[in-house]
Amino acid sequence: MYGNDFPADDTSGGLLGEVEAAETALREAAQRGRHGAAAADPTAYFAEVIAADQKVEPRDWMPEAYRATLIRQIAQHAHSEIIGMQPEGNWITRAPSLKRKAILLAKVQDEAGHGLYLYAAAETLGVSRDELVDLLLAGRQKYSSIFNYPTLTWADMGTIGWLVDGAAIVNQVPLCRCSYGPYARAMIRICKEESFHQRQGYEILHTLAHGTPAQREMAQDSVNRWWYPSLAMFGPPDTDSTHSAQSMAWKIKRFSNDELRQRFVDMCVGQAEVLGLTVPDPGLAWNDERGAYDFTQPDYAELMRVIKGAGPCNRQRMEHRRRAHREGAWVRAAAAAYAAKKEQANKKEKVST
Ligand code: BYC
Repeated sequence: MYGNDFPADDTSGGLLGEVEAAETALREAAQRGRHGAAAADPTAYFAEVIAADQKVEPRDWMPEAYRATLIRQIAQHAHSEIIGMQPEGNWITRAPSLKRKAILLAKVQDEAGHGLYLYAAAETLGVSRDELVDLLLAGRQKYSSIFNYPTLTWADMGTIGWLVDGAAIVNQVPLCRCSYGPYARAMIRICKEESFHQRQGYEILHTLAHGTPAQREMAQDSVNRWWYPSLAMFGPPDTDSTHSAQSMAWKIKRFSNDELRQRFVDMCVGQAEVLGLTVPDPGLAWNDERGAYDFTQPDYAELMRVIKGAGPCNRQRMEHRRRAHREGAWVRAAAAAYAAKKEQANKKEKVST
């Protein structure tokens, strides 16, 4: 049993089953044609599309605040994928075997790909990838708090897969049903790949947890360090979440931060048991009445500090990204020159035929 396969008796097909269902719903929505005949009244048309669970597409009118919210969230998501390559990239040269190295390399490359799909989805809203990257580098757009924590041991590659990718999946599977078509479609592929990421992390941890006492201790120490930062990935509690209510009304978000955090905890407890590791929360207890686990909340003051730039690795992550961007300038220039040359050649060919 690996990661998302838990619980084994889940007849709904689990989180991946939800991704499949969202993909089918996307196709069905496209086949039903556009809802309503409110072309003359774009505001009413937009409301109808949202109410009918259809997709808003780039060509459609949308409220400016809806557009701005999507740009903010998709850009933050894209930046997270790109910055998220650093903590794991740190271990590529130190992976314990060739097989582990190849898998980790593939995972980190996937994350670059996720960043690319997401920047492309954001571009359909009328911003350019260059503008978004500039905003990140200027510190004016955020990325996920989780990537400001250090990866101290090889076990962290397992825990990031299990907990960080696990939290990402729980957060992102509902985004496959987001009301904005390009974001929803990007999320389908991302979730399928994230599922593989989560399983590879789970398998690393399972191996360590069943290895020597020192390996087991390393695995437990890693889970102890990443548990609360992973819970904090879901954002502030609902009472302090500034965007949730509006984003849920627009069907960008389908569940609140606290609902998803609870879902994640409930999923992890059984998985930790299979690993033979413990969740570092003495307050964790099954609540029969709620049909869910009671748990200790993460330190939200710490989350706010990390978001504002005072986490353990914020400076290092941004410095590295800025350096990589600077050093990659010649690649961007070469790619642009090649594209211009190719366009010219295509034009010449057209004229001559
Ligand atoms: N970190 O009103 P709220 C990955 C900000 S990639 C930083 O609840 P919202 C992976 C929030 O932006 C993981 N900032 O906001 C990659 C807002 O600030 P502004 C990334 C956070 O948007 C590589 C303010 O706090 N996933 O998994 O309704 C390797 C108030 O919050 C955080 C996504 O981006 C945070 N944790 O909900 C491995 C998923 N939490 O903009 C793995 C898409 C909150 O007003 N994003 N803030 O200044 C979302 O689902 C939502 O944006 C959030 C926040 C749930 C994150």
